[in-house]
Amino acid sequence: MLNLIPYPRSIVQQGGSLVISSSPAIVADAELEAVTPWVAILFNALPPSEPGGVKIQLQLDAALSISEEYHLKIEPKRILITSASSTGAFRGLATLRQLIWQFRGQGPTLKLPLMTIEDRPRFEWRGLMMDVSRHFFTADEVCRFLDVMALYKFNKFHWHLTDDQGWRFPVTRYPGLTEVGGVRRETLVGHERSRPRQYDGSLYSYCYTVSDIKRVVAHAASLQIEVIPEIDMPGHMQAAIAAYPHLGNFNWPLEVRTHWGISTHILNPLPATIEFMKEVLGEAADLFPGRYIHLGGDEAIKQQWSESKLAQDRMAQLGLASEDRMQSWFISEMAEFLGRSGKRMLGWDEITEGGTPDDAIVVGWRGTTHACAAAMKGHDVVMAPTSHTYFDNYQTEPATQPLAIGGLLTLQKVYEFEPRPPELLPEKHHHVLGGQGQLWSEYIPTFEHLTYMAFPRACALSETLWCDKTVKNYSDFLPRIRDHQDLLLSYVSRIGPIPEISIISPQLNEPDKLSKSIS
Ligand code: TNX
Repeated sequence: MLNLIPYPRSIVQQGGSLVISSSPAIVADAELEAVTPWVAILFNALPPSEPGGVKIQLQLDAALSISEEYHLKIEPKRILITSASSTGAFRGLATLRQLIWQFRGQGPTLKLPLMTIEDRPRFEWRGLMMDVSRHFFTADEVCRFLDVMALYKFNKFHWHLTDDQGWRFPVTRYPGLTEVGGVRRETLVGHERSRPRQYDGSLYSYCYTVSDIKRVVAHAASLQIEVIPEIDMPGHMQAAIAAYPHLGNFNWPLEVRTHWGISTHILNPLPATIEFMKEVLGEAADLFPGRYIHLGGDEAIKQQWSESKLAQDRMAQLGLASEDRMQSWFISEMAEFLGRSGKRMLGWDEITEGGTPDDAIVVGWRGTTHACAAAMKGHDVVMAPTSHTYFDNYQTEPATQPLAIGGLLTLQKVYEFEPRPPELLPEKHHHVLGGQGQLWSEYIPTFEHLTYMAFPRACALSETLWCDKTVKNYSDFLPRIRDHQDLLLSYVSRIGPIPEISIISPQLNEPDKLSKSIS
């Protein structure tokens, strides 16, 4: 059995093998040269190339229709990867990376079985989201995370850069966003629901520099991963309002939030605030070369809009019938601005309340119902339901695990995730671009902990998002993922053992009950 994750669409083994005892000579079509540095890295444990030795060839084949499609052939004297783009070639290399790892011998010689693989993804959006507000992860850590993502053929990194508990994104025009908004006086210890609340008493102060961001974006690009920054608005903005109180509704003195849960502080809808946020987004649009910017839009408590005379006057002036409509107007203003900068917006599924901007991509997190309704109306959607993709939930028996937010999301449940729910009419299936896993970091204080929560569940997700439904099979996946532990460990340190699924007691298989009991 070949130990590949996500498992390719088609593998034909021929019998016999290719023996590699020195670095293969690299022959690449000019269009694919961007990926050749990675080819060299794959074989850097081997002695230098020898004349007449094995060669590895990257060949362009424009007839392959999908940019991520690739064919990989292991022949007696040659490895051939064909693709229509460097993205496809790179996905083929990820497969080769796993094969090299599986067939590593004792000495430097590699012996790969002869085979032909033909492979392409089921979904074009295969993402992971990292929250760096609640807890911060350095640019180096993000790059290491991207390396593992690339190994499992993820192609979207959704970077949740701002929230109530910390603003991490550098904005030249408004340095206070990071200087004040990036500093939290102290941090909650224990669970949000424990009383009395206890704090650690130490300053938590982090932000990225422009060069950090550029480094991450460049590294992601070299791994054929697109970075999607999220600037969450109009709620989840307490850190920004703490830095610039005129963005809020009442000019109350405010600090960066020191515990979790949802803040009631929301941006005011006045023209100066709209302008401010457009300037912030303008800087994000300049720094991030990708096609998308995520505007958040989730969990915006609108009570302050109801209570503030200025907000109510603005609502009347704009002729908006409700606070929901005002949020939708707010988001549309931003979407239009982004459109002018050549970007397309995404938002959490609350952006469907009060009217969704036409071209917006809806990220469904409250189950799949809201996203399905949006898809029925013709919007593109990405599925990110709490039930199957929230990696901040426990992965096994909570008593055996570090503190988490609650819930239970086992490896198997992630594996069973189906981004196209049965209620979605087949003619709307193309609107489901794919799905993504979420790493909300309230209860994830370190990078080691982050990778522990992310893997192996993200590997299960990778198979769900890449493989054709007919290829997916959990009992076949289990032995493969057990073996992959070594490979994962070579990328990120101290990933805990894969939690033994069998120890879960029967009542824990009812996540609804569980979240209540540990809430
Ligand atoms: C909901 S999902 C949030 C986040 C929290 C997360 C915790 C979403 C769009 N908002 O602010 O971190 O739950 O699981």
